[in-house]
Amino acid sequence: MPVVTCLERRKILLVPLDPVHDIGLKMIRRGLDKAGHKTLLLPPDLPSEEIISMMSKEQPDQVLISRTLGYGVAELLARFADLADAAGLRDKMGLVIGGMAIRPELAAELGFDAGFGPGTSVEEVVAYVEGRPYQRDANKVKKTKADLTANYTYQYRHNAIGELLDRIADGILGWVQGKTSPAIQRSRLRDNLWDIEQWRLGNINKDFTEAYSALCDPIAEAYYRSGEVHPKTRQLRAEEIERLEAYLTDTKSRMEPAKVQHWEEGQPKVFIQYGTGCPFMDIAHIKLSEAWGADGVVHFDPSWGARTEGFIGDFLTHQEDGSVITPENLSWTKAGLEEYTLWQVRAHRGLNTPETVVLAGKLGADLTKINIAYGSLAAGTDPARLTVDGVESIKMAAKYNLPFDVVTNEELAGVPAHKAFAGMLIVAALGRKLGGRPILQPLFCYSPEVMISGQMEQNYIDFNAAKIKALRKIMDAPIWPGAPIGFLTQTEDRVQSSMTTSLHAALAASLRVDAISIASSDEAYSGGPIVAASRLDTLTAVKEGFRFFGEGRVEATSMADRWADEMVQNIEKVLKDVADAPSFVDALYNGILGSKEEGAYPGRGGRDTIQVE
Ligand code: B12
Repeated sequence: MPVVTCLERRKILLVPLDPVHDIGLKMIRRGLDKAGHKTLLLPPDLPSEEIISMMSKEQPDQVLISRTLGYGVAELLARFADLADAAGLRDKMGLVIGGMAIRPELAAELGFDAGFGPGTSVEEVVAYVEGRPYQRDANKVKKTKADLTANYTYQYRHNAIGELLDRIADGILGWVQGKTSPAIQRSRLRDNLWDIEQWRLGNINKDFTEAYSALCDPIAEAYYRSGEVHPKTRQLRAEEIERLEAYLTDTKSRMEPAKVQHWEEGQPKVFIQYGTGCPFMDIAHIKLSEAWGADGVVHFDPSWGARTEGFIGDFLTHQEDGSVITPENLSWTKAGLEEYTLWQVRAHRGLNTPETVVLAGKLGADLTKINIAYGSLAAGTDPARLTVDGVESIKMAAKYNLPFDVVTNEELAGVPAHKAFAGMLIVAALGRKLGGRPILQPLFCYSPEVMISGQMEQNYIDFNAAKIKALRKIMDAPIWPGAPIGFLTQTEDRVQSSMTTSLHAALAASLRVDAISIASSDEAYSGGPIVAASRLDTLTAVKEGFRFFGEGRVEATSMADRWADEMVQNIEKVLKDVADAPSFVDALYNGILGSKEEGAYPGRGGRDTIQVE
């Protein structure tokens, strides 16, 4: 705050025109005193006449009147203004009102020089008194795009597990040698022949289209043959696109970066997931989330997208959860993002996994998502096919410089955390070998495993903390709990839902993880689409949680350490079994990384489609 010279020093009378409320004025007085002005603060509850006579006597440069109680405000202030006029003071000094009951419009209506509502900062008032324009920019949040993987070496911290992981990863790389799939061929075509600049100019490469459509399911093939879009989708109309453009221009011009974290370094980064089905609505949700401080957004595709061989094109909407992956949809989403927002396009689970990575890379995504174990045990893809495709996906992620998280959603199907973690670590080990940058994604959830075995009967802290502690004992890698945090602890009640999200976020922050994904407060409501207000509920709740705990921490009990040690031992046992199995694929089929009894069913999508290279 600048200190004024004696020539610039102002005399300010501070008046609480209120029975009691004067805290705001006391704060303002402190700011004015610090800046070198002369201040005089009257006590609350004085009659207006007495205040007017103080004004005559003191002849201040400015009178700052504060009003908090919302009753009879206009009448009270109008009478005060009349008395000031009658006393001949109106032109001799500045007369300003502010406080919880004030709005600038009221001040203008009643003839005061200015009016400041709730949330006005002390700096703003000091700037006003000094006749300076208030530079909001000086306090503006400055955001830059974070690199979640920057500080990690990917060294193993647990040698025996490290050796097992390397052995298994080598085994996988040997197993996929000489094998290919339609997804890999499409992905390589997309990589080699699909020139994004030419595509933006509307130039279609016929060689690409012909070769590509021959590798697609009939539904996707029909698009390239006759322009027919997937039956569940429709193209956005010209007037909708016009409105989207206008919406984006307007919203971007008003966007001010906001921050959810209370501390300087801004960890963990907070991601929201979008996938309303409609790209326009997605973009609106993204803009809202950015305005409320989200650091990153995750593109969710529809579940049928994972079961169809090949992508179609066009700017498409549909009425199911998840937004269709097409170059146009991704491109519009990218155009909507602020430059500091991290953008993840998830690939992880279906028949288009490697090509999703290529599209994500070409269209400027920052992150992707790959997990062979989850995709083949709980998301319907054949283990052999996804192993071949997964290795290619990791190579593409490395080529396009996309870190990828390895989500462990099979835990939601009932697979115990240690088995899901063994699968995740194998994929991370592959990533490490292939020059990729994996991010570990343990669930912060109330999983079927703990529902049945009771580890969360006492609290929601220990078992989640144990997961982070266990992973840190094994590998020096970034950790991004998700997805979203608090899964299965949220209910249809928006307050309850926001609350559990916020508490899980505070726990994640206490454990110093790198990022979190949060749900919207209607996460557990399946009676309709996600509404924007619910997104803001959880962003606001997380911000308040972060504000509440600050650098303080949520502390786990000693159970967390005990469970972390058990988890590490169990992970090692599972990895030994995988290493001793005829192959990783065989281990997936035979339940070593999650059995049918535990809720893991090897998928059938893409079975028998592996070809010899
Ligand atoms: C603290 C407080 C009190 C304290 C006041 C202590 C004091 N010396 O000020 C006490 C406990 C005494 C109190 C009592 C009452 N309170 Co009270 N109180 C609050 C409370 C919790 C916080 C207000 C506050 O200080 N905020 C912090 C300051 C810093 O914010 P601020 O005033 O907005 O000031 C900022 C800006 O507005 C601006 N600013 C302020 N003034 C000015 C002036 C100018 C010129 C400018 C430029 C800027 C500016 O700068 C400040 C810095 O950012 C609010 C509820 C809440 N959570 O907000 C209720 C609240 C204001 N109180 C309320 C009520 C009703 C009362 C009582 C009437 C309750 C009762 N029936 O007994 C009594 C008053 C009794 C009486 N004698 O009449 C209501 C008002 C509702 C309404 N519709 O008007 C509120 C909103 C709570 C509620 N929802 O019921 N209260």
